[in-house]
Amino acid sequence: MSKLQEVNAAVAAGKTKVIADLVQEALDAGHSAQEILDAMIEAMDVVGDKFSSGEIFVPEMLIAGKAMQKGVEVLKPHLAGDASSKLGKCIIGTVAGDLHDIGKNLVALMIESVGFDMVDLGVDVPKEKFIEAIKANPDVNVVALSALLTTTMPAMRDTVKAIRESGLTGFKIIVGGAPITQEFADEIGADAYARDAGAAAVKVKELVS
Ligand code: B1M
Repeated sequence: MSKLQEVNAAVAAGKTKVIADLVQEALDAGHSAQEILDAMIEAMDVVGDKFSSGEIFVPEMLIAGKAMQKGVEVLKPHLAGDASSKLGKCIIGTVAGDLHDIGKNLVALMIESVGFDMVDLGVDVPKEKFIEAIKANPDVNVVALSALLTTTMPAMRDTVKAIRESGLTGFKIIVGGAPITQEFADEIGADAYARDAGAAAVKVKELVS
């Protein structure tokens, strides 16, 4: 089994005790941080499919998520770039009702790495909290919303609507997450959509330039 396959299998099986060492070994073996991240994301897709088919349940999905988070910790210094100049400030959060934060954390890391100060509101963030954060950070350039569930897409829509109706201006809104599409982003009036963390960092830079 290659190191990447070992990392993949360890995440899928929720091996939280060995994953950090395996990720380090994969790095030492010359695999790039992106390759290792992709192997972990692939494992999470398999976990998701097994959950959908009733082969595994929430506890297994949770433990796989924990393993992925531990693996990402080791990758962080290798994924984050070395931004030489500050481009602005970004507020990020997972919308109300949604507890998924692995992807949101990766997006935050990549946006930070291209030169943004990050205000991370965490998960299950009500629209009012986004608005409070925008008021508390009048220098904010970008507000980033993540949603992983089809059932929380309406909360994303409501959040964008509430922010627009608040009359607050001077920043752009970017949205993303597995069920989100460019069409949905356009429909709810977001300024931008990104498919993954790397694309989000590129888009956010474009939004402020
Ligand atoms: Co949940 N879950 N989960 N889950 N979970 C999914 C999302 C699911 C697809 C699994 C499945 O059934 N196949 C499914 C959603 C189905 C749907 O809505 N269509 C699902 C479900 C149903 C649920 C529960 C409802 C299960 C239940 O209780 N019956 C429940 C909901 C809880 C809640 O939120 N209220 C639930 C719970 C959980 C855990 C807590 C156990 C755990 C989360 C742990 C955590 O996040 N700390 C969990 C996990 C781990 C998953 C899967 C397996 C993995 C998610 C993940 O971290 N992926 C997931 C299946 C899957 O994704 N294949 C699943 C890796 C991560 C790097 O990718 O998050 O997609 P992702 O982020 C990507 C992109 O989406 C994008 O960039 C990221 C990095 O490249 N992106 C953005 C994300 N945010 C962005 C923002 C942007 C731009 C890009 O701009 C601002």
